[in-house]
Amino acid sequence: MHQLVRLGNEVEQALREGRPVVALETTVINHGPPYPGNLEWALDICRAVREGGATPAVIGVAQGHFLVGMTGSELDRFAVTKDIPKASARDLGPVLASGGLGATTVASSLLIADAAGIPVLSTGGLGGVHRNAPVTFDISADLLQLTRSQVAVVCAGAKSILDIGRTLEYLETLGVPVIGYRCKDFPAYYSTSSGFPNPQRADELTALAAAIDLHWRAGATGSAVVTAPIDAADALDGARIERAVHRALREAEQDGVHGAAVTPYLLKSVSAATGGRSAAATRAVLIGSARLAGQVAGALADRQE
Ligand code: PSU
Ligand code: MN
Repeated sequence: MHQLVRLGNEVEQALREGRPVVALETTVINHGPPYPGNLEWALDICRAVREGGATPAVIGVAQGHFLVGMTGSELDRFAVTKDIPKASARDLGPVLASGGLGATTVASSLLIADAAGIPVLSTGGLGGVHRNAPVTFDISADLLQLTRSQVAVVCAGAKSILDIGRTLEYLETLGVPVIGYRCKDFPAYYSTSSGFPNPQRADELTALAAAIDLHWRAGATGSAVVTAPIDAADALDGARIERAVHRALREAEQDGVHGAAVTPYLLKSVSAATGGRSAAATRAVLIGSARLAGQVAGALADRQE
């Protein structure tokens, strides 16, 4: 085992017995849900992974180690501590060295899940190509990390603040398969469709697991992305989101926000503009992805037997 990884007992046992495990980024506790109440959310998301048939492994950085499968008190610590530094892939060394807490992104969670031998990660939405990337070069490290870690990432597409068309082009360039599970369109987090189709589609778990497993058996060392949209009943109005994103982008420019601060700034601003409904939608997205990720982990484990 990777020397920096500290496995929770339940996760350790599940991995040892070849049972399915799903990795979750710290966002499920610290950056997605409204405070207070975020601990309840995190527990609900873990429960959804269990309903899907797998063991949840919440990932974070603490005291110079990677926590993989937090205990109740560790989850609580991440829930109550304000402003835990966002730790993407490039930040891991410095955050480990600091000895403090780090909130993992998709990119860093992929790296850590892979190091721990967990082949499935669940998240709400991938980071991707930002809308002003042609000028700013702002492209999330989540995308590049998908080529460096071998994990199946289950999500509701990419965050709606992004340029989804260019994000899909970039994923194609990187050789990352994007497979819609029972859906034609690539979702946009709060909305069921981004207006772009998924490049691939699978309608059964066994077919989905076969596509991922054979991607790896074929020699690919990177990740595969599985998309499934938010339930239509929980989805937000696309036009309203679009207006909120445009306003958030203008404000971010006026405020001179750049670098790692851009994504949290935009998400916060869009969520403020859409009121409580976006919190409910975020919860629905995280729970839906977690449940499906549990099923995907089970289907992948079945192929190893
Ligand atoms: N959700 C939030 N705030 C965040 C993120 C998600 O409410 O900051 C994180 C996710 O973990 C995602 C990351 O992996 O943002 C992408 O950020 P960037 O565009 O800086 O790579
Ligand atoms: Mn960025």
